[in-house]
Amino acid sequence: MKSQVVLLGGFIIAVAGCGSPQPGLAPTHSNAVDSLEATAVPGQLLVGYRSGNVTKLARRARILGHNPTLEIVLVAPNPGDNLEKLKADLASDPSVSFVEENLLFRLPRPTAAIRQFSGGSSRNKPLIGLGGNDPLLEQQWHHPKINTMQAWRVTKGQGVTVAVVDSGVDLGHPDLRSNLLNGTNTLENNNDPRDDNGHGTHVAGIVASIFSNGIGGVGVAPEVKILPIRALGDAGGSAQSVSTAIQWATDHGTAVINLSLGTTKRSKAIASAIRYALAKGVVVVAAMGNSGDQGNPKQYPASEPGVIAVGALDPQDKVTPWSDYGDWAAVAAPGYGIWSTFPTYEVSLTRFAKEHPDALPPEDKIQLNYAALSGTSQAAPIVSGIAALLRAANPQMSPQQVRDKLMKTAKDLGPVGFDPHYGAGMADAVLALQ
Ligand SMILES: [Ca+2]
Repeated sequence: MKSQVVLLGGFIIAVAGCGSPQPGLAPTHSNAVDSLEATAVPGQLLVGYRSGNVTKLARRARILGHNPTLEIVLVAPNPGDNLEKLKADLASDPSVSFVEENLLFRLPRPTAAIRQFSGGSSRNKPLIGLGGNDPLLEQQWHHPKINTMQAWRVTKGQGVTVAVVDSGVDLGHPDLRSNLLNGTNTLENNNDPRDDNGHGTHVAGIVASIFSNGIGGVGVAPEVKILPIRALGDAGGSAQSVSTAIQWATDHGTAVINLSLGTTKRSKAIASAIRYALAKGVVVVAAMGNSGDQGNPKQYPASEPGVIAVGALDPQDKVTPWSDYGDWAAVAAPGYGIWSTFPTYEVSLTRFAKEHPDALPPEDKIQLNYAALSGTSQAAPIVSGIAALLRAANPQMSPQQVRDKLMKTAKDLGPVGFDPHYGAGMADAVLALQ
């Protein structure tokens, strides 16, 4: 997440904007680097509002979008009115539960200011014993670390859905296609979650790339179904698109929601959507953020209560220097040079990699079809995959029980016991299932 991510999205009506730079997806750690200060979509407010009163609200502001389930309305001032005045006016209305700016999220974009990773070597450990014929498997060093293969003796995730709230997914990718459900697009307000960035396709593959199909690598839970939701685009997204995506996923049968995104300012709309998901039994996993070496500003939604916040480890089981830390860290997982699916067509990140071959850190490789990326964005979906295996084996487990189980069975790393960098330690698929 240090990178930036972000979003805005659409409610039922319209919208999607993005504007300036800032918060965003938590992708590849190498991308981050602009200001970490959260910004908002200019001229918009998100209003927590009791549903019956929207008509009344429509007389005071322009309604750009309305999420009746979350009781949140996106508004702009009427022509000639002032945003600050509208905000103050709404804040004093007893039927308004909150008024906030519509936080902007941006996807990470590689920049020339990429830092070299100072950790150990990135030699991947060969994967032994999985029995698959997927050629990238032996580069996927994270599988033996989290004991994916032993966990598969119990389940590969069949019957469980994982929502990837991100930049969308390459819907035609041969290593994902048959695991994709019909998703949605809360950014542009349509039902087409095609990925124009690459981040979401990478995250989806970490969870659910197809096992033993002779191509690529394999996901942690290769028999789950992915619900692809585009809430952030190449140009960004917002608190509105992300909160709506979380609500939509919850109402479409997902068991786990992966949020490899974040911002340094809290959004009550996103917090409300997460509470809604948790209350309906949906497990919410979020990236801790990639700004641990840039002042470690508190990141949201990773630090929202009930969320399983995930930090990133290198191949030596050391937390990466850029992984964010804090008491809300639940577990850590591999997040360095992680191979996964990437769009089969050109996106901005593939273009960038072609034009600036020296700008990426050596462990990151961006090409058509597959890429190796680093970030807490990559660590989070590993844990989402384990959570999905857990839910496949124990459908009745509550989000809190899943979080507790992952923490209790994690391999302790760093200082003995819980600590803010590693959380409870490295998540372990086979121990979690015992
Ligand atoms: Ca495969």
